[in-house]
Amino acid sequence: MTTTTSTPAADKPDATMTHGAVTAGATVADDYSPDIQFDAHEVDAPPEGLFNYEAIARAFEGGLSALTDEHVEFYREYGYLAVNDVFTPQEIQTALDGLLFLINGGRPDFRGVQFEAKARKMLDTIPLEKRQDYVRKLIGYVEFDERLKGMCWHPALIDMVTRLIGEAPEMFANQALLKPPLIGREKPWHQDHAYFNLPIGTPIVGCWIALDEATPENGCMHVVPGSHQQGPVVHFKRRDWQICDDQVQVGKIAAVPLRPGGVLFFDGLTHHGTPPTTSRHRRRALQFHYYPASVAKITAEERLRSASQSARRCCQVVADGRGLSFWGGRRMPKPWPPEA
Ligand SMILES: O=C(O)CCC(=O)C(=O)O
Repeated sequence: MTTTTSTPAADKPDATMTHGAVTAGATVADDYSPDIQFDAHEVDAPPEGLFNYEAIARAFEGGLSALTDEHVEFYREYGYLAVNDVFTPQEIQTALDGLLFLINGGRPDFRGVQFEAKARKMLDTIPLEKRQDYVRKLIGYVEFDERLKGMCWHPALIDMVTRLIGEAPEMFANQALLKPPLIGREKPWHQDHAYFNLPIGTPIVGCWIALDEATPENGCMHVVPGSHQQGPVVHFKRRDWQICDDQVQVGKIAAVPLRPGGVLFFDGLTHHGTPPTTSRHRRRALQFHYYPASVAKITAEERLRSASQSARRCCQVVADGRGLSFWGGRRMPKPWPPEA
């Protein structure tokens, strides 16, 4: 996520985009103004082995109607639940149409397209029709496209989220996360709650919806099952706002491949991340976060105050003085994979 100078926070797009007439052979540089928005983190590869997985997480088949209370129990215990066949191919195509409409400037008042940092030097070589393959994320789009809004408030999805958090949800954040073929960077290990101004203890559900086949090669989600049970951990600004590399629980990592239309539900405290892509295949996803409608948001200051004890703990990497995100109680993780 893009960050402010002192704390991870909701992304605030500030680019101005001008969409002029498109001529044959036009490039992205011809179509966008110089203050186009880029990912703030141009980073080297992550340390070797940081995304080595011990297990492939099994996605349950048959969509949401096939889920029982046992699946909800699984989510509570392991902090994630992967389900295939949640959205139909038609629904996924409709969502992709909405996404491409926004990426291609269909709503000039939408300022939430963010390019990969690596695209910065290449804009004049990227043909307009290839623009999506250099975009890293879209931020805050649901009010700009009815098709994407329909995904966010899809009745079956909302029913499931309601089951997981135990009451009617409110949407906290909406993003589209694209891992551009060959250049898509890593998203380091983190907990989403660290970015959100919500009280510690709030049940937050992330829904990561695969629009393409998501595989370990093209950067599918990786999770540490059960890690949500350890509570909040300190995040530092290194390659992004992240859990320190030396705190990543290598040896307990599960990769979560999904088919298009599959959804990963995950707890706001679940440690997760995605490796850089080595693939020529796109990996596009929508991500929505929900929290209980009855919970009041807090301020960034309140969130950071709850972290005040944490700087002395946890991390051998020297923080740059801006890294503190939050802190809470710790409990030992449950073993993974579970015994058969
Ligand atoms: O889709 C990805 O690559 C990672 C997304 C993610 O974990 C996030 O943005 O919080």
